[in-house]
Amino acid sequence: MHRTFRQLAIALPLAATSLGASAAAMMVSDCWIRSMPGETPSGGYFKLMNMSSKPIDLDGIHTEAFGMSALHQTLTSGSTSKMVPIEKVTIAANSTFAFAPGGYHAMFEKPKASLAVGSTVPVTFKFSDGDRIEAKCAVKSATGQ
Ligand SMILES: [Cu+2]
Repeated sequence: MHRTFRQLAIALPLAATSLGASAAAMMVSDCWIRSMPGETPSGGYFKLMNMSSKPIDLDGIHTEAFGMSALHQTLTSGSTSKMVPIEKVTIAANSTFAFAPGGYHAMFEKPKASLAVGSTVPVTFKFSDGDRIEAKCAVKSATGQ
């Protein structure tokens, strides 16, 4: 009985620490950037998981690897498609939202250096709850490999 209680007392501070480290309501995963030649804008794709009980917006995106970062949506109508800039994307409570080719994506323009396939680029995601998350995005070839 006494022994159990002492183990509990030791375990509690550790639990509090790990809870603090993972307190972010949002998680970014599977981020990759399609490497394009020269000045051609590159698409960025990723998944956002909102682990909180309220909706959270992705307000913006930033990386030092490009001169311009924006959020875009590809709109398809019949055989034509076009990209439009979007201010934000709302991720519903307790749900996952995928930015994927043909839909919502990040648009990176004016690369500061050519990106090697297989390297990673740090990208900062800005959320409406004030949170900033930096994710390492994998640079892949035009075919997504
Ligand atoms: Cu775009």
